[in-house]
Amino acid sequence: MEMELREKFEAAGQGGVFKYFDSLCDAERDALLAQLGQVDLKELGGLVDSLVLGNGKSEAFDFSGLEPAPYKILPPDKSSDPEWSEAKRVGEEAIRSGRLAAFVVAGGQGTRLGFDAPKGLFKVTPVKGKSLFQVFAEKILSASRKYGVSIPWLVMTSHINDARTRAFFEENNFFGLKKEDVIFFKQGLMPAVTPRGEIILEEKGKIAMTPDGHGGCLRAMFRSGALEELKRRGIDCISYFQVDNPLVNIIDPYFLGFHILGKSEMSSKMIPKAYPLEKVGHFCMKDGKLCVVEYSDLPKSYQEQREADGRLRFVAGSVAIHILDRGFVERLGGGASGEGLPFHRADKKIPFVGEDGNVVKPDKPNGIKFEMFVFDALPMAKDPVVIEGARGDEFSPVKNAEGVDSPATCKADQKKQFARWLASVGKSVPLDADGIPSIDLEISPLFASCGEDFVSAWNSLETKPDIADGMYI
Ligand code: UD2
Repeated sequence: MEMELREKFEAAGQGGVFKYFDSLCDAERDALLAQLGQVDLKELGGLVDSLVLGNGKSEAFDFSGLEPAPYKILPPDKSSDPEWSEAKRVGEEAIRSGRLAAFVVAGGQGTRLGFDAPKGLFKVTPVKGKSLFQVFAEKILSASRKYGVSIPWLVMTSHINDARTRAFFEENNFFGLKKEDVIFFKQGLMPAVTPRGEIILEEKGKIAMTPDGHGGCLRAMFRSGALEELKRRGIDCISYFQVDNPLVNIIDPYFLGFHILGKSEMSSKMIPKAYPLEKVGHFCMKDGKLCVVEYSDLPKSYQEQREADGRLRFVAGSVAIHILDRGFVERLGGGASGEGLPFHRADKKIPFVGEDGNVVKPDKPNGIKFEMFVFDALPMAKDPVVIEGARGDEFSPVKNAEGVDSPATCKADQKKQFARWLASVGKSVPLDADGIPSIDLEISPLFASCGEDFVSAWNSLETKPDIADGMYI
């Protein structure tokens, strides 16, 4: 095996990975060979040519003819709107008949937050300090009770956080979910390379492998057997969300209904951008296809463009909430059709073995990693549907330790949502000068996970709790 791999790597210009091979012990050699055996040299060679040596030119986006994407506008009261009510009916029927699974991508490293554990373990709620994973689990559990059906939950991890994530679920008894309904799988890895395109040795007997981006979920779902498991359970719709957003409406019958009625292979929720340069993707039309152009790729002048009436032109923000059709994931993730997601390059700090043979931790980016983005699947999807969501009920991510999208803003947004629900049953919550509840309060997803359910849950309470600091229902 060693000779065969050596020849293949040398032929591909990657013989450097064997630099220290002769100095390694048997176990280290076996580990390195096993790692090398996982590398798709053909794929890597193509990426090095286009994204590294070609200096990212092939990634350059042509903005000519770029238009804002159309979307279903959220009516003031969706429960009394005929089209939205019909979507809800269809969505609820599909949930009840067991066609839906939830899916969180949780393979990221959460470096910006500076939290030294998988991000899903981060405590977010205002009173109980529940973790992100607990909030999601309770939303799923509450929906499975409401619809009388088991709703499996796929959790994508990476090699960096898989063991800790699984242990957390075990320690917490899967937050009341059935263990067999939580399906973990790891995302794939890609070698990281130098600006000359050579695979980086992170240790003498180990190449630097980094997660292949959230778009890697399509092939990871396929390769891990998770997709097959969904098929076995008769599931054809997958509700996709990110690990950092506790407001997400995971089991949303309206969204699912529009997806099914539109015979869509991949549907998305848009939220009008809060301000022109908000760090979200933009739903656009390009050559007749729906796509997402990331904030970092869309020129500032486009992000700031306004219509004659003053509204932002590219207003539709992508907040990474999608519904995926299982057959579509099979087609793209299995790669049989030749379709697959493109890779993007990201320049990162990657530890490497220095000239003297010691490991160096660089203080500025020295290497390139390759990532896929799930929203790049949209142009390949048949009849994609985009619907509008209400920010206050759908999106408040925890990304930074302070400032925008931080634990503080997320807590404030959760409290505002709970206060709105209480206002709808005639209970007022004291607010500070910024309109944020001045007391801490929390409503468990097991009590209600949307405004509509809250009203009936509240009305059925025999003794209503007092609105006071620390209230928890
Ligand atoms: C993402 C979107 C942005 C917007 C925003 C909303 C991209 C490139 N941009 O920005 O358009 O929708 O979210 O909050 O996606 N993850 C993995 N594996 C990986 C990398 C990431 O599972 O290899 C997960 C990660 O755990 C998280 C999600 O993907 O749940 C988003 O990752 P991010 O924090 O890198 O995305 P961000 O905030 O740059």
